[in-house]
Amino acid sequence: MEDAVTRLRNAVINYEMETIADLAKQALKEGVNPLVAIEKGLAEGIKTVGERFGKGEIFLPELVMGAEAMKAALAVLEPAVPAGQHRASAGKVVIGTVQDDIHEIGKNLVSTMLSSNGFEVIDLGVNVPSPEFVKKSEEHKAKIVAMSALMTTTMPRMAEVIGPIKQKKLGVKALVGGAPVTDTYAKEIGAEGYSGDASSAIEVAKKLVR
Ligand code: B12
Repeated sequence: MEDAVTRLRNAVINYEMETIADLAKQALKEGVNPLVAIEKGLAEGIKTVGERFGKGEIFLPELVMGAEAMKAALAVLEPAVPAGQHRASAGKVVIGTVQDDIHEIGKNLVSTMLSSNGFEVIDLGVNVPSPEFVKKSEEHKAKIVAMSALMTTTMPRMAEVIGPIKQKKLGVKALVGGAPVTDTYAKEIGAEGYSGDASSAIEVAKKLVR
């Protein structure tokens, strides 16, 4: 029999929007760690969907259905993610998906993980104009500005935020991520932090505020 994590992965791959929430509830009942269910189940499933879309094997409607299935399961699993060991407030983080980019699933995951690990998160949503990141970081006296970019075409937007932040000497550190972003790219644009997934993003964020 398939285990709960595999069932979740396959449910995203097969766009089971109607039944996936029940599978997620079942997984929790079976005692599966919600973070494992998200990262090894849902995220692996949507990765496969993305690869098929990239190869032209499936089209936008399927991509949307895969994402909807993932979101339905996340609605069940995210609230169950255990809060980490944390101080009262680890610091303020302004987070969002960069301008011209509407991908929100990864950003939301990082946002949830940061909140559940004691950070005070100001989530600006998706398609956030670059000056807005700067303005909000300054306004909230954030320690970190966290940016997500899912497309090679929108990655350069992150540099548009980092430039003015350094120029204004706001002392806000930039944490960047998203599928096409690499450690090398992060260094190139002067970001202080990079992480390829939501759980290690927390470790990096903690180091940045230390
Ligand atoms: C789901 C999805 C969509 C959904 C998004 C739904 C939603 N509400 O978010 C929909 C269907 C709307 C969509 C639309 C489009 N998409 Co799309 N999409 C994807 C897909 C399959 C998965 C993305 C995802 O959610 N992954 C799951 C999450 C959990 O992973 P993640 O985002 O990578 O996040 C993790 C890490 O990267 C990291 N992370 C993420 N953000 C951050 C931030 C920080 C600070 C840190 C530290 C870490 C971090 O932690 C996360 C958790 O581990 C990807 C394929 C892929 N390989 O990424 C394509 C993909 C990104 N999309 C693509 C494209 C082309 C599009 C469209 C242009 C399609 C179209 N023709 O309209 C539009 C874009 C519209 C726009 N202006 O933004 C391309 C981009 C190609 C490129 N140029 O680089 C991809 C790569 C697919 C492909 N192979 O071609 N998409």
